[in-house]
Amino acid sequence: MEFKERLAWLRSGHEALLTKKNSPVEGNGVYRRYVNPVLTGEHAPLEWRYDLNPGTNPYLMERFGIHAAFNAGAIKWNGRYLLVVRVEGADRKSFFAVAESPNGIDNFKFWDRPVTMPDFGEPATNIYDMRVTAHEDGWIYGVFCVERKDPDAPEGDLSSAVAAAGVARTKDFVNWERLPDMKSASQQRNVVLHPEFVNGKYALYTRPQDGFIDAGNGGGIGWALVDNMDNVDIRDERIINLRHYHTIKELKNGEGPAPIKTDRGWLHLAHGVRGCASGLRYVLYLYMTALDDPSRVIAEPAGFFMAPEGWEYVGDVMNVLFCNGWIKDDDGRILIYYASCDTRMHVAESTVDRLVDYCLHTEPDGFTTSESVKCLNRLIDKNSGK
Ligand code: M1P
Repeated sequence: MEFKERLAWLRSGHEALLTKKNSPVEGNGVYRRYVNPVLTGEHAPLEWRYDLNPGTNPYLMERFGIHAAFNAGAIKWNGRYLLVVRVEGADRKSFFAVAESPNGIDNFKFWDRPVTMPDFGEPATNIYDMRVTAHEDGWIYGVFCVERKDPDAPEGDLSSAVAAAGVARTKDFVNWERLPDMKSASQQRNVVLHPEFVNGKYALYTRPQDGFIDAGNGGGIGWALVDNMDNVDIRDERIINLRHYHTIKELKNGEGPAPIKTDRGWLHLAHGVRGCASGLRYVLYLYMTALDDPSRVIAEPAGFFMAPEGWEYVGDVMNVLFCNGWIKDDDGRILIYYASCDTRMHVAESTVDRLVDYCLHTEPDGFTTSESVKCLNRLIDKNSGK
């Protein structure tokens, strides 16, 4: 194809992708998935990927490969549905970019430029997985993973890294004030800011980990109170949602987006990881904590809430669902933005009432086969009128 013809072909394909209508699929009553992914690497503007000047790019070749859009923070802001997406280039570096939709389920479009996140200290090799929290102090915070090469890695080890929690705040999603990375006794990923003050302090969900990948002795999702966000020093950290033997979260777990406040308690979404013959398996689960103490778990259904289905299994990192963004609408609708296989973003829809009902009326894990069978028999008895 000649330059002009090829450009027209690229533009019409891109426009068709961005304006494709999404439709729901009926499911298990707890939530319903939407058919199409809401964002992929291909949604990135052509201006980010191609040099559109025939003089300098006569073959109209891609000059900056972008292959994934995933693990997005989410917020409803001035009536618009925003995702702060982890976009990954062919060079394996992630950056943040904001995409916006008028309805939250389709027509997501990236803003003209990616986020230019100021550095703190030694520039990070990679930043990713932002949790967006509209805090009652008036700021919108982004807490994200900051990855740097492990300074203690032996010579020749070119993959060991150190993870820390980075912090930035904004009022418009364009200008970000970078605050110091959090200090902590261990490495941290999946740190999330609670939206309200607790006992006059900022409250954090943490995920202490021994190594970059391994949670090791880090027992699960932690809880820490800090005086301010300008210089976070996590000192007293206590595990509130434990990993457990032979469950979906036996290897590690991590808080997803900031919890949603309901009349019955705080609604939490998290991911759980277990190891199996095909590698790590990432699934999503829900739990609730008390309104008067967001660190006290009051309900946790057994097993996963969502796991990869169909082509969601396939991608850069197989067998992974990950979620760090959801939006509660004024009418009680909840939009769950989840990523599959570190590759693309999807949306599922539910309501506050349904998710609370799921949490409060689904039996917790009994941790043995016989408890699972008892649980099943209780349901069968109920259905047979016993
Ligand atoms: O590849 C799966 C996920 O692995 C890490 O998550 P966690 O530390 O919770 O295991 C992160 O790199 C995450 O971005 C990624 O989706």
